[in-house]
Amino acid sequence: MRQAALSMTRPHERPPLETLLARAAETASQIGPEFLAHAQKLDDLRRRFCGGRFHLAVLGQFKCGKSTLLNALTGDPVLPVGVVPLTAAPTFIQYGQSRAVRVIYRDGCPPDEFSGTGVDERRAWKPRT
Ligand SMILES: Nc1nc2c(ncn2[C@@H]2O[C@H](COP(=O)(O)OP(=O)(O)OP(=O)(O)O)[C@@H](O)[C@H]2O)c(=O)[nH]1
Ligand SMILES: [Mg+2]
Repeated sequence: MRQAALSMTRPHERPPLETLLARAAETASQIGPEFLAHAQKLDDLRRRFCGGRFHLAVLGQFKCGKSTLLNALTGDPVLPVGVVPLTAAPTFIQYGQSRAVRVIYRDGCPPDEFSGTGVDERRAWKPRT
């Protein structure tokens, strides 16, 4: 019934997507315990939507030019480029107020951070191994 009511409304009269996702998560959590995982996924989706970000994944074989392409798109040589394998770990680029590099370790060790601004300085920096 609610679905029929929604489809009858004009787009500008519909509740925002954030509200719809919150309602869907709440409804799923009330149906029964077997739907709690779905409720959680819907809530995760709502939080990601509210974050106002999207992820663009760039995947490809070794040395096919991924970093060169991303440096061209960002207009800043943030990623190392070369003929030997370089960007071997999953690397995320996101906007920040200032330039910084953060290395996150899988074993739970505290992250290493570097906040120098120069390209040469940044390239010379070595995280703890
Ligand atoms: N001729 C040519 N060379 C390119 C092009 N794009 C990248 N290269 C060169 O190809 C080499 C590899 O480029 P990268 O951007 O480091 O490749 P990658 O896919 O990021 O490599 P990994 O992260 O190590 O897997 C570098 O020497 C680049 O200068 C292109 O369009 N044409
Ligand atoms: Mg690379």
